[in-house]
Amino acid sequence: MKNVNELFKTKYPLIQGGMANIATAQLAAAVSNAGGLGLIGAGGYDANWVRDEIRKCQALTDQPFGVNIMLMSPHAAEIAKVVVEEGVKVVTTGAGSPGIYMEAWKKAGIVVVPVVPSVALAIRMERQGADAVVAEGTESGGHIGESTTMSLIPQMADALKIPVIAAGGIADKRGVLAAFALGAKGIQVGTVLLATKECPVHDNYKNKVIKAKDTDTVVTGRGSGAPVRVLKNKMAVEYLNMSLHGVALEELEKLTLGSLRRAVFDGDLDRGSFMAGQISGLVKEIRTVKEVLEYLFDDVNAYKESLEVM
Ligand code: TUI
Repeated sequence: MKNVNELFKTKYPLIQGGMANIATAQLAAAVSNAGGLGLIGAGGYDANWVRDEIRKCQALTDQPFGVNIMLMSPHAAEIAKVVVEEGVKVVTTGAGSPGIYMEAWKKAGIVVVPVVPSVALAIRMERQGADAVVAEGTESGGHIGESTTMSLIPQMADALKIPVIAAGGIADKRGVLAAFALGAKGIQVGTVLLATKECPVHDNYKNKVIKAKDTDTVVTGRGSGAPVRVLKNKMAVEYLNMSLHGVALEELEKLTLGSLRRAVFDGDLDRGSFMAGQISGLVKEIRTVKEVLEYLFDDVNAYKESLEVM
């Protein structure tokens, strides 16, 4: 099996989450320059934005980076072409199955890494030619599946030949080592990168992550088929109350329309969707991306040796 650093040509076996409206060229380049695999998050944007952002990222780093395509996006098919035209090296996908694009991407030599929340989907992705998968536990922020990282990773590692990259609940060396102990060959992180200098979200977003406790996330949209984990606020609580009282999906959707942008760009504490993972409670300060990657990986083997199991 190919080592994840060889697959991505990175120093650290780390992928940045493809956070929609957040993962710009600025964040992706910072992660790639620090030794991980930065991603431009295409979610929420059209193909022209993605093309421009790829070119910006090429100007900001000589290191490899990728693009995450949110497959529920109406622009997904066009973006799938743009990544080929622009010579993108790695594509990760979320919120769906990238099967129809796989052949074109593989022909272009793109390393394809679907983000999946279940073993069944992962097996399908491997059969279709994926080079690795990100196994995303329900601890993650944003659109999630049901299984926890703890149970998902070993089951996926046993079921697949390609490398499994763990996501959901990782924000320090303990999380990194746990992921590897469970059979992962790499990690993907999002939440811990929200609280970085280079992350282009409103300061209110960063501070909300830093102030969060372990129990401060909730999952909205369970009834809609697209559950989304966010930091608790007025809108999220209202949403949950309304769905508890049987309010129609269309009404609920009106409430959340544009809410991610309200969080990211306006820092609207009451009416924004502050997507973030359960590990927010562990994130206590704003650092540079480089500091975060060093914090996660430097001396990780010495740390492992210091653990006493019995
Ligand atoms: O995609 C994510 N996380 C996301 S996408 C996003 S933007 C958004 N905003 C509002 C509503 C929905 C999306 C915010 N966070 N993570 C990867 C992920 N993929 N999680 C779950 C899945 C997934 C779900 C179903 C992958 C495949 C899948 O397949 C269904 C099928 O059979 O096609």
